Amino acid sequence: MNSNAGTMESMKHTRVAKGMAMVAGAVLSVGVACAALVPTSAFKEATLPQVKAMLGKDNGKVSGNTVTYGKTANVVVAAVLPGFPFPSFEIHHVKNPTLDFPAGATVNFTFINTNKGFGHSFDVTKKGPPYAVMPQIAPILVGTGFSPVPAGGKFGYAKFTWHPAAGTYYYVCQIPGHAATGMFGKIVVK
Ligand SMILES: [Cu+2]
Repeated sequence: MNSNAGTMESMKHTRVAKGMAMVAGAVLSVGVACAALVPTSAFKEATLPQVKAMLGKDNGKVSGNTVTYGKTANVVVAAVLPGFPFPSFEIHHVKNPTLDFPAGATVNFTFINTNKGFGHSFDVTKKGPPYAVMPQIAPILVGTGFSPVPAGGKFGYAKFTWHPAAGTYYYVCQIPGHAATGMFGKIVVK
């Protein structure tokens, strides 16, 4: 009887998961769906030359898939640079890199949405993958919330500072379907 109940329960979950996958597919394939999400007030607008200048301010050192920072870390994150697969983050043109910070660091994040037609977010959590299609990631420790969708040659960017304790964290995009399909990376503080 218990195992029957378990089977019923898992069948129900499978149906729910299929429904969620269809919703995610619709969101991923229709850019305007993201426009319906309300951007947070943290975002300001930059032109393309301003975006390029901001991208040059990152002071990390790249080694393979890891970017390592010192005690004052200026981290400039782009959401889907031209030429990179959707959906993903880039830092120093590395896709979803692992970020290394020393304990006690002052981490100054700049997040720029360079992905025309789509909204994204850059949020930090201790919760690792896998992520659900409809993300309910909690708690979010720091982050930007939803960005506006780039339009008219203007790109949304947001800045925030973080003083992380030693540990392992993850950065994720909370737009439905994005973290579930790979828009996340790891942060190691030690
Ligand atoms: Cu995203």
